[in-house]
Amino acid sequence: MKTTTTIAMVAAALLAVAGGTARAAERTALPHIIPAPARAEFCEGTFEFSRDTIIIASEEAATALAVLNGYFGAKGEGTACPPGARCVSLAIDAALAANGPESYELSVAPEGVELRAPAQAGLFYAAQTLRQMLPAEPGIAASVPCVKISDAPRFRWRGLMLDVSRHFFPKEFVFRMMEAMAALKMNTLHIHLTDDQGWRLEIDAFPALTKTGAWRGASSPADELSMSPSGPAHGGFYTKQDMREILRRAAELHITVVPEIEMPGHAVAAIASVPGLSCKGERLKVSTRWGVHKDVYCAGSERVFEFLEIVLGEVAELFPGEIIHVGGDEVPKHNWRQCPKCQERIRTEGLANEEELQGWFMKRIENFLESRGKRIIGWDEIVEGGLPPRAAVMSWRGMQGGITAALEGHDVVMSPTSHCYFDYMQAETGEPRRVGRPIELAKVYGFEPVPPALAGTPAAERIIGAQGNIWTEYIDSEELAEYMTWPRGAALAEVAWSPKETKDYAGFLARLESLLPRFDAMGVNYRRPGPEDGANARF
Ligand code: TNX
Repeated sequence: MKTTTTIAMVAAALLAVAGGTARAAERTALPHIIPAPARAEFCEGTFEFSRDTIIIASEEAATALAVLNGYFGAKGEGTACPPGARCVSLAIDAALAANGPESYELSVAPEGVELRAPAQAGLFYAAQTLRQMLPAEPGIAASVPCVKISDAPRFRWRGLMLDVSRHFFPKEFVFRMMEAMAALKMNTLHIHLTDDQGWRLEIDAFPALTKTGAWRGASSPADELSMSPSGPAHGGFYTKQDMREILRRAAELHITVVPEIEMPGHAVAAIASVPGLSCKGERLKVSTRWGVHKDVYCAGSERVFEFLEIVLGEVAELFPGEIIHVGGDEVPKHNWRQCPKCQERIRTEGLANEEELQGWFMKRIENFLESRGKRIIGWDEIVEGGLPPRAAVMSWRGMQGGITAALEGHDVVMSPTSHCYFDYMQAETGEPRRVGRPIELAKVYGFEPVPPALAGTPAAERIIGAQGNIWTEYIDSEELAEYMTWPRGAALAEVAWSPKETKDYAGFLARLESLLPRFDAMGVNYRRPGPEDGANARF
């Protein structure tokens, strides 16, 4: 007998069936894959991986093949499966292009396994799906149930942001973070490289940015919500070579790295390193406390733009992705109000006030970056001063900034503090840091990136994805950073990839049980869900 079950059908059945047993039975029938694939159809039998299994793959399948390394005995030559052999074949198939470059088809049958996709990214995701069906520890013998999966992402930006300014994390940590992301089909790592408390990227033209700006003499302690700088000195930065290694690994994992160079606020580390960047011109120290700082780049000074264009020029050259994040959040306007050069700029540019001065600032930066073939994204405050024409917006103070930007035709990534702040604690009690309101696993899972105000309208198409943000004021170790990120990041991965109709928190929890041993095998730390995260959790 052939059982045919699409996940959408299962979801519909779950809605219809009130009793728990039917639900549990259906759920265990789903392949244990996160994010849930768009369609999965079961069939009879299993495919047995053994030493005799042959892998057939062209050169284009290299990144996908690397995912499966360690799971197979032999690698076949050529493109055809020898008669009578049992093969796993990976192939690019342009005929599948309609579902987009990240889509794929995976078929597991007793006679063989086929992975097909229109592009390398899709083939890589097909391999990630197959790998989730294999044992956590690489080994040659394995039995995989017969299934046909046809899958494609709901959103094209499936992101995490890592703040390496408040606490620096070495490149090896970034590799591991990206490997976990890629296993969950997340494709964007936004790396917050500059802030008041540290500048973390080598810039050839301004060595002082990392000689001075990457080091602070003390920190606000990470074990209490205190602003007094009684914690340890801290520092570190990525050389260009380090960043090239991160980018090389990212490319193998089909991850785009979006660098963030913050402006005009959150700029104290730069102001401390290079003379002449602030309104008052005084030399500051790299900040040793958290929060919003009143010293920002001077918007009236040409020196600031010369500096930023040189920095952004180097950044644009180093990072292959099209998008550069230019910050734009939390810019106190106090100094600009007092600064004769800023006031003159407001007059000569015919601006109404300091909000518009920020809009003018961001537009000038956008213009420069467009000349280097790049687009900008900024935090939602940039909506207020008038959006640069092609700018994308990252909505963090809620959904409203994103809604306004989408209605004006701008691309939007939803990342609200209500659901996406992974620096906030994960439960009311028993957590290592009491930061923010709790954002529980179920709350992240329940996130819907397309707000009701836009659902069904053309502006909904402007919501290009969702992102979890790992701010690190109170995250001072790799272990804690991973603990805060996972498994909430896995819930967000499913929000951003899987069709809305397949959402099923209880099913997600069941599938998570299979994912966590894989994280163990990868050496990735996580928070084990507690009773408070159980299937009945509602937020
Ligand atoms: C707000 S989100 C900030 C960050 C902090 C974060 C802490 C955003 C654009 N700005 O500077 O690290 O809150 O949760």
